[in-house]
Amino acid sequence: EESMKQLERGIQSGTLSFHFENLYKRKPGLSLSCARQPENQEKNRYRDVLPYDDTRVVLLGKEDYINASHITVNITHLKPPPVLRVSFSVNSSCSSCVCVCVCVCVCMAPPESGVCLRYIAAQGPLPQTCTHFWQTVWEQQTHTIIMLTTLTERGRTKCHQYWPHPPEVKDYGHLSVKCHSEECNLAYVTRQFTLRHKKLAEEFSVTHLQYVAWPDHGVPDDPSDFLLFIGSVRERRKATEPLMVHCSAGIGRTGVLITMETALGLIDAGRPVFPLDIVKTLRDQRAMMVQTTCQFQFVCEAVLRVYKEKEEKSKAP
Ligand code: PTR
Ligand code: PTR
Repeated sequence: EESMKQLERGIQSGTLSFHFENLYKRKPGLSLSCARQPENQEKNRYRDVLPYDDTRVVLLGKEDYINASHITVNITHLKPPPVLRVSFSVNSSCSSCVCVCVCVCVCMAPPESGVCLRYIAAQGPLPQTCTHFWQTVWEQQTHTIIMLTTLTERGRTKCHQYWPHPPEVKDYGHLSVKCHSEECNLAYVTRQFTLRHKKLAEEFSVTHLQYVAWPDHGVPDDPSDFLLFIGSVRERRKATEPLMVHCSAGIGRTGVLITMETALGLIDAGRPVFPLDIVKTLRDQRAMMVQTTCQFQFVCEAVLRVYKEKEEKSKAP
């Protein structure tokens, strides 16, 4: 398939990483004013990782701020406009050849319909934001929380423990959370919670999947484990509701997971995958998504691997 070859070439030549490094971290022109309000300062874990006003999750009530962003990716129309690429090799005998790309873009506005994957990308809760976190889960009706960090890494706190140990119940504002079970396998922990609104006397169940083999700024220890983990995430996905995804800052590891799940959705839909376009779509909704070049390369290689496995399978008698 053409897009697979293009991906393979892009990885090998380093052009994909080159373009990744040149992609904007934050979409120009989008404001961050709510996140910067003095009363919201202490609700941000990192001063430099803030949600855009346009896509931030707005809580019901007077105190409406949480460091979390709505992310929507349309896997039916996540297709770049047609691009005509003309390359001139300056020195074809040189292994690190210099290419001059002239891109002529014909922009076509994508239609609004199609299959969408929805997420809420959030920072790891702080002690003072656990209530807001659970309020988000309740108000956005997210039945699955994906956590991609451990509570501490190299002696530093990365996330506050925002849930009780089984079989305890803990109150977070109007909500109470009961932890029924905790099961570990090699790479991740699965927990079952019941979230209950004390005033409304309504409840719903939430599944918590915590991936534990992935330090910040880095990549997962094992791509096979990570792909299996994404497989179990995809099995739990309900068509229209968003998945809650967080790490420590909610950009690096969260960006990798969302890029990868989107890529798998595109592959299943028989559509081409351009990882850089996915990252751009994400950064238009939350700044800095997919933080390091290593993380981007990891995604590209994992996508290529899935493509190849799929090809092998289709060749098998
Ligand atoms: N912000 C810099 C970076 O992204 O690399 C520096 C940095 C590196 C900041 C590591 C924090 C880091 O992690 P820790 O909080 O564990 O020191
Ligand atoms: N100021 C911190 C830094 O740049 O290191 C913020 C930060 C922390 C950014 C962690 C990304 C981090 O990784 P993740 O989004 O995967 O938790």
